[in-house]
Amino acid sequence: MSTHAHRAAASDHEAHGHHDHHEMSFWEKYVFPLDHKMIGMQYFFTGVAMGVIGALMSYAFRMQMAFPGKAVPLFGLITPEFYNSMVTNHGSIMIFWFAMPVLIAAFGNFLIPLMCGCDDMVFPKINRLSYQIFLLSAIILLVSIFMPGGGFGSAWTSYPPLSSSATYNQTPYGAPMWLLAVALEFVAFLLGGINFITTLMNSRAPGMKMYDIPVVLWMIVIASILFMASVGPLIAGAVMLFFDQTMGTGFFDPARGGDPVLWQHLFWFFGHPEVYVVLLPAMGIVAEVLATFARKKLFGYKTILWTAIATGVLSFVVWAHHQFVAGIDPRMANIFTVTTLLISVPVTEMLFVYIATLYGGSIQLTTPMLFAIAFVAEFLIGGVTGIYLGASGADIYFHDTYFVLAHFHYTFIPIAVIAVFAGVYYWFPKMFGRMMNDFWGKVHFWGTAVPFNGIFLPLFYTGAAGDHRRSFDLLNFPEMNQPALIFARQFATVSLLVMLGFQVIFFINFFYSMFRGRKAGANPWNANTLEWVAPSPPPHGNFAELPNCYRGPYEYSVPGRSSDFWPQNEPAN
Ligand code: HEM
Ligand SMILES: [Cu+2]
Repeated sequence: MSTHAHRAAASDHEAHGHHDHHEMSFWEKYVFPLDHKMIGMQYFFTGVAMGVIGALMSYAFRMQMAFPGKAVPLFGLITPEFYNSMVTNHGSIMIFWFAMPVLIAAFGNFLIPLMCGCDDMVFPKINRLSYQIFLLSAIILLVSIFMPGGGFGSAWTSYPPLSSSATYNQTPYGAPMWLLAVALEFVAFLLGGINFITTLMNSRAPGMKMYDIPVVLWMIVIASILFMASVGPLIAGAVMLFFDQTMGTGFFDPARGGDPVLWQHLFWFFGHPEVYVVLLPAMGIVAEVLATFARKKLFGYKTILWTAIATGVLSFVVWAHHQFVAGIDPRMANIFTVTTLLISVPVTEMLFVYIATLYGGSIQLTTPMLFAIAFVAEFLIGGVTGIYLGASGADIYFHDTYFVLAHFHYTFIPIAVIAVFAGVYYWFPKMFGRMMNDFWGKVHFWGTAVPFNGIFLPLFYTGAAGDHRRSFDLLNFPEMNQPALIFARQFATVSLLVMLGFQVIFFINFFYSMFRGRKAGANPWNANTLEWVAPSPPPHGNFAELPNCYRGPYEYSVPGRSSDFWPQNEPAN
């Protein structure tokens, strides 16, 4: 990909103002695109569609939890097998087919070239292949749910021996297809990561030094490196598990001489860094939004960067906190307790630094800003409850209860829902050249950020009272069949219905604004970073003239300047 050729093509395009030999067919433009923005959109729309499917699944099994044995509108009576399959595929979809594609692949593809001021990714064809493999993996997963025996139901962690043999899990097609889909999804993200890293390292605008790179790009790239470094052992493990399922080997099945705990190590050696793979891009999105709407220099840029790297490194030595009750050596549990408590220090530090950015700013409470602030507030609850679970003594009691479930949803919903909304409302004008409606954005905000607490706060309580995860009908256990617990479960489910209902407003606002929203100029938020230099939406090749970079991304309200922002591409005068 020659930058020079594209620079010429882009300016030619501007000068003549009409399409000639560059006109692309529908197929080239939308179905097999090489343009990073279009590939980002493909990832975005596929990821969001999968997110909607995952959300519908949560509706099905939450109804079963609150009103066991009653027919669920749209789904009918929920059988135990179907319940297990819904829970498993919900978790898998939300992490692998919703959070990762949207946070890393959609935002990464769309933002990296634009924000570092170049015309495209370094390897556009690898980029296209990445999406195609991703799409294939999503299709395989969805088809697996309808195969004889039903979709895989042994939880997103896929622990053997249950997962290793159809004799145990009763899903002869669901289990291997799930595994194949996950493995392909990993391949897609390995390919994407290559592009993200090389583009950020090689294609930055002239003058953009390491510390001039916007935080969100750093975060996406650090996340890609974390992913690439942690997933290898699990891919090997997935192949072994696939052999166990389909060819009768016994790597993980004790009945065939294997070791089930080995899988747990391979899974969590990846699984824990994975939570930072999604956390870091979300933290990056929130940083951009906070700085822009506090009209203030991001506090502690280098601190954020280095704490993110420290968190990434530490995330490789905490994995066994998921295995405190798996029969690991108790001395190991102590070590992993210490490392787990250690990792909460940099994460907390980042949140405090974000709050410091707000302090003394001229805060504009736009819709993206509301979501960004809500991220900081609500993620804090998730992080704090992780500390209880990180202490092995407490976790032996809490493990596999709804307390754990509430913990990780308090981390994960702020990440995958609230921060994603902050990013969508913020970059929508760049993506489509129009503004989303701010009033309906705010209605959607309150209808999301408040009911979310209504779902998961009660589950801390039911979990602490003993409600076990992955159980089809808790009323089968007399101690769990109590009015207070039943009420809490129903309260959670009703809150979910409310939260889902408010998402309709988002989708209407989104699609209406795409075509009818107020036209956005190149830089509607008066922001500094380079994507706002390009027209909205940016044409193929992004910039009429590739920008130079003269300063860091967060020079807001600089004393002595008449305007309160200072774009990165504006020469000093
Ligand atoms: C401050 C930091 C955090 C600490 C100390 C922490 C600690 C823990 C511990 C010890 C568990 C295992 C509990 C058990 O199974 O008994 C756990 C579960 C979990 N955490 Fe966290 N966590 C933290 C942050 C996060 C973040 C940022 C995410 C997500 C994006 C996350 C996602 C999860 C998930 C998905 C599980 C459950 C996995 C499963 O069993 O299916 N955690 N956490
Ligand atoms: Cu973990």
